[in-house]
Amino acid sequence: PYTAALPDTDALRILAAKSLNRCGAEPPAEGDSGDLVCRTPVTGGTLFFLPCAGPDQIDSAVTTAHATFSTWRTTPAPQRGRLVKRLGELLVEHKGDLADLITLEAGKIRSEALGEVQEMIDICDFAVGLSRQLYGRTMPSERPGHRLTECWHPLGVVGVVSAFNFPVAVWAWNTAVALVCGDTVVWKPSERTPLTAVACDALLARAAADTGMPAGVHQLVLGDRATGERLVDDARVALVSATGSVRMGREVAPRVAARFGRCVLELGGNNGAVVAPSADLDLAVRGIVFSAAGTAGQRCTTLRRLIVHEDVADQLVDMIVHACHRLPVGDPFAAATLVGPLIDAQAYEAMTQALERARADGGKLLTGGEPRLRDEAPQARYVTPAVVRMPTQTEIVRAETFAPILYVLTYRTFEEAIVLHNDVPQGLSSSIFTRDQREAERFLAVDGSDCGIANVNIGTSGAEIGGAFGGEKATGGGRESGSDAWRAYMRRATNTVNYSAELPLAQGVAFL
Ligand code: UN1
Repeated sequence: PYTAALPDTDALRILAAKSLNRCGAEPPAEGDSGDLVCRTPVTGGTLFFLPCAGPDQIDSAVTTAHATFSTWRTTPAPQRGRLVKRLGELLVEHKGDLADLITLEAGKIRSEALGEVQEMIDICDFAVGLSRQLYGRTMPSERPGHRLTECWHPLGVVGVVSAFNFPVAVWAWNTAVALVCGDTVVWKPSERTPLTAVACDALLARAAADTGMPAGVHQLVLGDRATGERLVDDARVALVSATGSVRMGREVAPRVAARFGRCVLELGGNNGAVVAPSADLDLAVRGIVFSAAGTAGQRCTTLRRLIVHEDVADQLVDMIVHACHRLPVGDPFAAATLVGPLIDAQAYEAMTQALERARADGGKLLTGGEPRLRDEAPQARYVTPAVVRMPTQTEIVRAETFAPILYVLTYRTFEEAIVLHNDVPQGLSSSIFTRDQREAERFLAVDGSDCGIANVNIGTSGAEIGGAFGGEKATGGGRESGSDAWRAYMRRATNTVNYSAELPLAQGVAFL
């Protein structure tokens, strides 16, 4: 199988500096010190050291965002949209630079890195339109001479905590929408992807300067877990929108709730696809392999469980194993590569351990799991995507391992498939491959998939920005991006106006 040779770390450092420069950001110097070690998963080598924001800097970022909110909220929404429109233009202009930084820091292959920037551009378009459509409702009042309406007001400071795997798209979903909603943003990116964050922050600052909007609407705080905790605990942060593991969400949610703040949580997924006997297997294989092995299995929406009818299981599994086995693994900058590196050695460890546990549970490894490019880049972690046939849905299958492992389970009756599908703690994305309309509709119905995203004849990953993105159960319940997800970023005020000379009370209550 194909393996692309790797570039060297020095060349990548130069590329990072150039991309940052073009985005208007000052690249860190090679000799700079700092607690944040900026590594590239492409070689595993260190690019730069960056300083972590200390408590004072975090505090001052929130202070600035909070102060800017008082004027930003009264800036008319369509004018706020101008800032986001300009950001979208700059993203188009710097699409290649940002894609380079994404590949450098997250290890995404070129087309996925470009796709991630496209996702940012798309959400900017969406948010600009939204800036003229923050609709409230008018309800019929039960009282004569009264008008009952609701309107949506800006909420405050939004703390965005993002993950390495979508280092900038998820920030853009939150930030583009929050800004048109009249909120200001403090962003704590993943400590593994600070450079993409620095570039985006610089582009947004330029968009603000170009449109004459206040620079204080966006603040970047680089750091680790402690930085995130400070942000989460700051009572001036009205909404915490956090993407990460279920474990992280379990810590964030009660802390924010304790101060009556609001949360949008986008946590782990353990996404399944049901493949029925009537499925178009060629199409299914393409959807399955992209969802399972794309982004080296490091999307929240990655397909991790295949629930296939026993009549087609052997045939389908053969096709998948054949396709996975031939996937080009290697340098994500190389045009032919489809599977880049895992983010770090820890991710590789987690994958190896999961495969061991699966084997101990009676699982049979059909392909994958072998390390690649170890001699060329001992610090990087390349691996071939694994497919494991499991006798039952054991604990390891029910857990999210953030790596390319596809567990295969079989079913006999459709009811059995639905039960298996839903019998995991997480509830983000799901798919069914079938040509049977009854099955397809049932999968989407109230007693079908219990996930926030349910698809027919496409894989679990690769959602468009126009829909609301998020999931149920341990995935956290939050919704981001399109549809009416914007409502989480605003506060609703219900207004009753009496334009009569009488004072009738609601529910017919008599008083005075
Ligand atoms: C994530 O993995 O955190 O649906 C987000 C998708 C992408 C977003 C994934 N549009 O796969």
